[in-house]
Amino acid sequence: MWLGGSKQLPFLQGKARSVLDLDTHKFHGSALPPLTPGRLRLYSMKFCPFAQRTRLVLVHKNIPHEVINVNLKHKPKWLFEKNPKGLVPILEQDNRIVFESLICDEYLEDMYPEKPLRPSDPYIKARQNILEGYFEQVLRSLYSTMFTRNPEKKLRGRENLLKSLEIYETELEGKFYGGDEVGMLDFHLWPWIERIYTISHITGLEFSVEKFPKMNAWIQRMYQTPAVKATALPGEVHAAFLKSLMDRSPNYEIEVPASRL
Ligand SMILES: N[C@@H](CCC(=O)N[C@@H](CS)C(=O)NCC(=O)O)C(=O)O
Repeated sequence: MWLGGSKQLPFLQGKARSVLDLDTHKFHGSALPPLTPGRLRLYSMKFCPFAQRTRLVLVHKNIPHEVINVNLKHKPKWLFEKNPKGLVPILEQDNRIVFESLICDEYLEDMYPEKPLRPSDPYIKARQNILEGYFEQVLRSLYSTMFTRNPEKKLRGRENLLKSLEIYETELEGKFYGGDEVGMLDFHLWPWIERIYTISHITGLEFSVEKFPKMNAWIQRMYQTPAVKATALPGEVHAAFLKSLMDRSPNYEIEVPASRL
């Protein structure tokens, strides 16, 4: 089912949803929508994998919130008042502002301890933090293979991407990176893995079931979790957005299936 412009759909009854999820992206010159005292707000962009990390946590913990989508090519001035770097995600509630996806998620974990996403065992937690930090490597090679026009750099980026993903294949021991239940590390890796088949198509990366059997099974399990069900987008939407991004002309208003907003 595709959205087609309607703004009043019945699925908005869901607790973690807000009418503003459906809004188009605020751009340069748009007024800042007034804050409601006590209400948590997420500044986001519909296709942003970093913001998806925070949306996954918000949905998992069923935290009531509203979403303001922002056009990141023509940013409203007020975005820089929230985050001097002008990046999303940003969380705002009354006079508190938090940004950077990992910090936003940690903040939510501390503020809303129900349905914990971090393991209590210090060693498991430390091992997860290592894998989380190493993901920077995956992102660096991923962005370099996708956005360079230099064929050699593209190839090197793809090889590095494959190598760095192999670590996540080896390290996946249980059902999830978090153990038997979905956890923070799963949510921090997921947005890029959700796009991996699209990325493979674009870059020629061989993310096959034969090469990555455990991760491919994990992907199927992740799709069964409520947070992924609520935030995942179909491959064709990712493909359309990534193509627009690679053409240096990001299209923030690509139609999104209504059930996934
Ligand atoms: N390190 C940041 C990265 C966030 C980020 O790069 N977000 C992108 C959107 S996916 C953004 O805001 N881009 C705007 C820009 O680069 O000016 C985080 O983890 O939150």
